[in-house]
Amino acid sequence: MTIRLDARLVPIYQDVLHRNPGEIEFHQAVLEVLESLGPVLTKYPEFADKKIIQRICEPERQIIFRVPWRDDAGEIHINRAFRVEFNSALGPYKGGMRFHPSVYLGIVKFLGFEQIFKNSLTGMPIGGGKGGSDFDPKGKSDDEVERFCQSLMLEMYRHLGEHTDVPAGDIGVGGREIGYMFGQYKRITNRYESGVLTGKGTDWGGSLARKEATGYGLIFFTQEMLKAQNDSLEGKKVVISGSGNVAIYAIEKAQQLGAIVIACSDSGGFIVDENGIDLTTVKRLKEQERRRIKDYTEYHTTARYVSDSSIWSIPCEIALPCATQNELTAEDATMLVNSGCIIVAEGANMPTTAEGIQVFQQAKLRYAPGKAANAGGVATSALEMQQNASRDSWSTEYTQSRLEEIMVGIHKSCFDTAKEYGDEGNYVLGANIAGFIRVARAMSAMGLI
Ligand code: NDP
Ligand code: 2IT
Repeated sequence: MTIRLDARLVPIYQDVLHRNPGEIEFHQAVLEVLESLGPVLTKYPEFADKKIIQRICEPERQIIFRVPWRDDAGEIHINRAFRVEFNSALGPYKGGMRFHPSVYLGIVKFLGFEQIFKNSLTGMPIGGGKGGSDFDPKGKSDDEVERFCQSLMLEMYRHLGEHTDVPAGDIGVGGREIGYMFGQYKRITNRYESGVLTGKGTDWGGSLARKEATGYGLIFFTQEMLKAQNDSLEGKKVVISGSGNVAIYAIEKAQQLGAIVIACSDSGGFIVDENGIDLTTVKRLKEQERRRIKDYTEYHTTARYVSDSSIWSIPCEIALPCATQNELTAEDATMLVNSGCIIVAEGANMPTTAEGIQVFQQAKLRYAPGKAANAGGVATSALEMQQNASRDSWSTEYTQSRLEEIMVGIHKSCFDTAKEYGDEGNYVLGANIAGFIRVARAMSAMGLI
């Protein structure tokens, strides 16, 4: 892979490699941003003088702690959990918690780092943070998940607060886990502090449309990308990886807007249904019964299940990776380009490898990185905080219209910024520069902190 780094940024990147050994996903996320920042340093030399980039690359605070819990059989387990409070120049640290066996510091830091720029792009008053644990919720009973969440919060609560750090969901963390964590926070602190977590139940402080927001927002962003090319979603063939929270609501909105979603997946494999995915079945399997996507074929005999090849081998016009990091390789990107794909927009965080991104960019396919395209989730979390602060709750229609407005705004700022810096259609450049400048200005104004 060719590294395209401005000479002034090479020592900064080398320092990141040296100071954070083995954290390969964090290195990848930093390099992707640094590759865009050369022209920014030329335009704003004060950012270099104030070492803004070096400061952004170092989290403000990193918390690592033990989470002991007991399973249903009485056996003790010990997990490790993290909260990385990356940057609070624009507001309280904000970002999800991920429960997955692959979680380690490098994953949490890549996510926290990207979250800084994503949150900045939303225009909302939120800083960047992320957390998680190597706990695997798969196969655990509700009671076990409850005990784990309570044990985790017994340490994490002291670092949180509606004005300090506000977690939410991510992989493996949805409404159930947020409920257990909120209950434990409330009990320990003796405070009904609604704004300390987002993604809450809509009966007790959660925002309507938050559950749908990341997936819906992704489709609103995709729609803007198409509009910029005088095109629309109507009749487009779409492939969406994953079948979790983001994928499900991306499928829902894409279908509402006339697209035909023909494939989705989980970590076991993918299903192809040329008639269009039946979302009711997917929701039942995944949201209610916590089953595998393979079981879809029990209900739709014309669909097929594939577990020995990549979902990106299925020809489509629009590809929306919504599962996990580095799930779309250069080989996958080449297959998509060759099969006539015109747009890739990321619902997941960093799902395309660095080599994959280069394939897309060389082919001039329109490619939108997650920090722009999936920002609807955290933006709606900020709307949830706003409702909590005013002890109000908005209608679905109003909340969704705010979400759409925010996604249109993010698209515009990425598109306009890329154009301003001489590379129209380069959403990576636009997102990184627009996201960075807002944070850098705030840091610059606040002095050396
Ligand atoms: P969920 O846990 O609801 O779903 C995750 C989906 O991705 C599942 O289908 C899961 O399959 C699949 N998946 C997870 N890990 C892997 C893996 N290592 N290999 C293959 N497939 C995998 O999570 P979300 O839908 O919330 O998150 C999906 C992505 O979207 C993540 O990258 C997340 O960071 C990002 N995101 C989420 C937001 C949100 O609001 N929830 C906001 C912005 C981004 P299986 O069940 O088999 O593990
Ligand atoms: O990656 C993300 O933006 C999220 N998981 C959502 C974060 C949030 O605070 O809503």
